[in-house]
Amino acid sequence: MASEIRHDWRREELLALFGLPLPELLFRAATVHREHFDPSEVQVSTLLSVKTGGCPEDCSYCPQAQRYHTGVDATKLMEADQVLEKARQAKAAGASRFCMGAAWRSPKDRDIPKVAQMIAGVKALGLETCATLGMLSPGQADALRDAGLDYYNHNLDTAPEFYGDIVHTRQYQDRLDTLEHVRQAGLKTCCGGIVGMGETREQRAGLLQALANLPAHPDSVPINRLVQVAGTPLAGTAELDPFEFVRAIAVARIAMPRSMVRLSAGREAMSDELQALCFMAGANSIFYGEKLLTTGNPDTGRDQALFARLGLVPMPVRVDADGHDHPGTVHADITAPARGCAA
Ligand code: SAM
Ligand code: DTB
Ligand code: SF4
Repeated sequence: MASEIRHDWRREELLALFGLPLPELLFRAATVHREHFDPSEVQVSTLLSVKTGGCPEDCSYCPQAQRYHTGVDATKLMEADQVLEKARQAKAAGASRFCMGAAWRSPKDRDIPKVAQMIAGVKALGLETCATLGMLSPGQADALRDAGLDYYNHNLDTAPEFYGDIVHTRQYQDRLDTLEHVRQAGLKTCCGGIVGMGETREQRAGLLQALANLPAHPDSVPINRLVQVAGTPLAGTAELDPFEFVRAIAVARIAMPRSMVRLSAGREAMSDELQALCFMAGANSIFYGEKLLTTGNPDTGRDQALFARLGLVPMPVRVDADGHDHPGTVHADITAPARGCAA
């Protein structure tokens, strides 16, 4: 019987999962994973920073905040044709989703037409589209949807009670409000967080509780391991035990059985063995391509070799009779996909 989709997770329940012997936790997560997914398939997204640095916010982890001296040069919003060239390359390399990121607190209304042009162009290439642009008004979310946006990424980043230690220029409620505007617009949500910022295990459970108790589980849940960047306030934070990261992936999988759990930032510093444990714990998505937004990611050759070593294949996008995408969901009514991805 499939696990219940719950929105009433209690902190203690998630903490109890965190506290299981690792083999037992992995077994439970792997069991839930198989109820909804083929565990050999991993969804592959490529990121592009379409507007880098110069951000007015003070997120303590972020190399793009203007106020920290991290060596990231601020750029203007890229031209749509440059973005499309990168999207073509990502598709040729095997990505199925292309995510455009901008270092904004929120977009200005005058930015929206140019971003909409990028989205429409990427969609026309046959890629799923994702954007992460900061806080959105309801009208902006509608405009992005009309341009062909599939997913909007907006992370809760950490537990509500730890957020004020990490970000001071906005509130947790601002994040929840944007997520509501995104859902109301009918967009799919990509929402996760960062672990390894000096939070406690209880706060890690608190992040996953906040995600799992949203009105709808996010379609994608990126779990980032903090990439420590010199010049940011979190540089020098004690490194998280890698097994604790694996536990966070496993608990995310159990609490959000139908979501794509993405092994996100931090992979460059992980061994193949640690990444394999994350896939066994229920991660079934990655960022693919040499760069995240401003920091490094494994090169594509290393990822292709990793997939080959582990017997993993890129997850195709399945389209139902109404033309709706269902990446990864294994429903009988969904037609067989075209495989064919270089990864
Ligand atoms: N400015 C927008 C916002 O903050 O929502 C979109 C871009 S922002 C860079 C997207 C996400 O990247 C953040 O929510 C955070 O989870 C992640 N991120 C940023 N810096 C990171 C770091 N050093 N390590 C891990 N994840 C990071
Ligand atoms: C997410 O959760 N992780 C990605 C994506 N969403 C936009 C970003 C990671 C950024 C890591 C730091 C950098 O490269 O600047
Ligand atoms: Fe700006 Fe986003 Fe970085 Fe925060 S995470 S400083 S909002 S780019």
